[in-house]
Amino acid sequence: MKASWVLMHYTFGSQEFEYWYGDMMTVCVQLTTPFAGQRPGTSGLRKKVKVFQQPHYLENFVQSVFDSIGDFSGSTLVVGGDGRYHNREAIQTIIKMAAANGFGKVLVGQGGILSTPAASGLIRKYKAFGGLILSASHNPAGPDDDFGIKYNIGNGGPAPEAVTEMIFACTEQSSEYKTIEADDVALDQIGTVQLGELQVEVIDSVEDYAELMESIFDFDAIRELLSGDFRIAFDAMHAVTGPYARVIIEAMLGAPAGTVMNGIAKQDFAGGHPDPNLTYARELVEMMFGSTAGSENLPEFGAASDGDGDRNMILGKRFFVTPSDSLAILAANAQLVPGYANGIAGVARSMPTSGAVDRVAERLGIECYETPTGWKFFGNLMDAGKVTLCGEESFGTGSDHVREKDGLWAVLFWLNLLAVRKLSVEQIVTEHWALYGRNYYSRHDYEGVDAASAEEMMDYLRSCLDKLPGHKFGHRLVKLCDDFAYTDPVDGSVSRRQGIRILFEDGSRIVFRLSGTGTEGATVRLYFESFEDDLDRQGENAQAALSDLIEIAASISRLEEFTGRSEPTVIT
Ligand code: VG1
Ligand code: CO
Repeated sequence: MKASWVLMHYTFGSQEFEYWYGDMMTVCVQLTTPFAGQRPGTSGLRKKVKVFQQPHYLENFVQSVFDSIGDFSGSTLVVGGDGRYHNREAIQTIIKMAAANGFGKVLVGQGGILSTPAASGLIRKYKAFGGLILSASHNPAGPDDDFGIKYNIGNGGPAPEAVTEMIFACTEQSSEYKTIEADDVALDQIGTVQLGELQVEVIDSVEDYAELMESIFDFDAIRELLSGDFRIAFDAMHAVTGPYARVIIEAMLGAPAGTVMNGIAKQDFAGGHPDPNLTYARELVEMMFGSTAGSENLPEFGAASDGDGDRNMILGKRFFVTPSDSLAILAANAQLVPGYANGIAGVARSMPTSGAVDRVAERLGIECYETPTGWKFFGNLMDAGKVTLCGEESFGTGSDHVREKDGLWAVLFWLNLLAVRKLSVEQIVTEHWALYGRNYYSRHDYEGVDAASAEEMMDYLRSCLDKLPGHKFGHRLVKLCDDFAYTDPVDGSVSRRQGIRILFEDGSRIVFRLSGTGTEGATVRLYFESFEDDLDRQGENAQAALSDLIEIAASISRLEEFTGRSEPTVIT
């Protein structure tokens, strides 16, 4: 605080108030009461915009973050989001609270825009204390849709569970928060402004991230690939990767204008659902599978990213690469990319992700870790130098260059491989299967299910865990069942109830989980996997190859009875 300022105290009833009084900035302590349900889920606190718009709702959460993270006085906070509806308003609130709470500097992306991986990179590069990322990822945006906020720690990664639980405990005790009375910061103007003692620097949203990508991948080789007839398409789905992809893919790598589809980020993602999968990235899928006009000249490579830029979908000509296979392929080929030329230390995957990468790790003689769902579990392993690459079945892949999954990074990795190996996407994948075997894999989501019924079904499944082993379904013999628990090998913390696994003798498995990112009812996720090393049987459609497991899951869980649903809403 400025020396000329005076700390004022007054009491009102039994409550005490204090505020700083000065000529530039007044810190006010605002009284508040707790809101129920501010527990961060798989990736931060996600609620309807209308919930976040309630007076004090966001403020309570932000103050609880500030009260949970230790002494940050004078240090830097990175702030930015995916540009969805309510992003700018939330950023102004956060900047003022950061000023009142004693941060020295806020680094904010121009227009309030930062993709999740870009924010992670900035926290690391500028040695920030941490960051607040505003996003509900692929969930729809707009006044009646979703908003979200999450805190990332100084390594650039999502706060671990111990921190998010502390934040949640604080929200339950919310009684006041600190803010300042000041004009809004002009977020579109690059440069630095002073807000009392706080310096607010608005920076280019893309520049540092693009530089990081250039330091990892062989941009010359990709440029050469794209200068011939190798056509690619990237679908930004009207979300945050638009500005990033236009700079990197079009301006820096020379792909023709228009390669980036839906590249202008919109506050409501143009009413869409920016989830890069076969269901929601329909425009790109139709283009790559030739169901639109001009199908003779299909692109060789297609990719899409999600709302906040951390997910990726990879497609070849009439060919879909499952995220689990993509992770395995990146691991197997990592040494072809300059950033990983010296090899990778180890790999990690979330429990429901297929075991394809495990086989690569085995052959490379490196460790493979199996963590619960959510990127926050990878941070410790990366910080300890145990893993370099990691991924999830939910279209997330990444490396230790940041501490978030990174959509464009995965796209550039594939382009770098294609440039070096000079094969098609399909050839790279089928060669991989021939060498390592194929892990047939699929996830079925039942969205918007009644939350109580979903919990009942999970409880029922838990009650079956002891009875199932030894039971035979068709030719599949149940070997082991459990509710997955994880002990972090670095800090020893234990996370329980992370998904029910039914493992069969032949290596196949079924997993049941409830989503931790939704904002309405419950989403039940079923994951199916079976392994095939017979080359002649690797060309089947995944749903057909997994059909008996799909039936077994329905009968074991009595899903239809509990949820009233007979068909999933999304199949990936
Ligand atoms: C989902 C995915 C999970 C991912 C998480 C956040 O979580 O399954 O793998 O880490 O979303 O991704 P859940 O709890 O709904 O299954 V993102 O791109 O929404 O930040
Ligand atoms: Co996301």
